[in-house]
Amino acid sequence: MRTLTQSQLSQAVNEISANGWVVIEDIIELDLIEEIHDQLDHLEKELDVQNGENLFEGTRTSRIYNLLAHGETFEKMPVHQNVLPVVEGVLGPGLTISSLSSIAIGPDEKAQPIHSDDQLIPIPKPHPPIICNTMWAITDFTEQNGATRLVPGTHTKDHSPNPLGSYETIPAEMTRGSVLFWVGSLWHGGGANLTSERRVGVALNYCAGYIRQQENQLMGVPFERLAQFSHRLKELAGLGIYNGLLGHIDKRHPCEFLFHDGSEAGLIWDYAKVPPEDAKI
Ligand SMILES: O=C(O)CCC(=O)C(=O)O
Repeated sequence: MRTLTQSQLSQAVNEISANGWVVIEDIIELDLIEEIHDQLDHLEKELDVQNGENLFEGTRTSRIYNLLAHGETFEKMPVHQNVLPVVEGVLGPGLTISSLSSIAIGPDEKAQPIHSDDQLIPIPKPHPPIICNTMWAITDFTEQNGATRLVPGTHTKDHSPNPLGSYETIPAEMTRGSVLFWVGSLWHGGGANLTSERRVGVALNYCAGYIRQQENQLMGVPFERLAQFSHRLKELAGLGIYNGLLGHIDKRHPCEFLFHDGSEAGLIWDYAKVPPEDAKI
């Protein structure tokens, strides 16, 4: 694994802005990849996870949702030093985790319908990035085993794809330990798996701090676990304040409100503070 330099981080952000996606090879420790893989295998048994029953989730595909609720391994992902700064560069500060789920595409799975991750949000397109998704390759991703299919250039379109349509795609091939980043407007879908092995990925989806999370992290993660998260991870889960206002509770930072940890709300209103004597009429 390599650590991205500041200039590599900026280059990645620029590529995502220009093209809507980028694959960055070899940025996750293989030890962590193995740990994630082991945990997913374990969880699949423990939770008795079944394949999906619709075209979108896939009928030969096993997905485990709400992974942040399932242990320390998954808590390492959203704050990863080679991932979070790239996504922050795309979405700006105050972003949150939108969803964290595994997607294991099994043999004989068909290609997923092409879609965009922001297509249910009713604002006119094109618009600035409000969602940035990351797909972590837990196994190698190849065209044959179902690598994510991308429709290049579609992040600037003024509409979303027809899920029943068929489109020219390119496969986001990458080796395990690599990450595909893409903006929510880019048309894409999981690929068909023509091999005898599973293609395992974890989709860690982030959204701008003013957009509703896809998975409700604050309800999904047990309170005792949330209380143990680092301050940054708590904010990413939804206990932060966006742009000095959105998310405050009684003018207090949510972490101060819940955990009395001294977190400052830093409210925008305080920039316009008036001395008490001026406030008197
Ligand atoms: O599995 C993949 O490669 C992509 C999955 C995806 O885009 C989704 O389920 O929304």
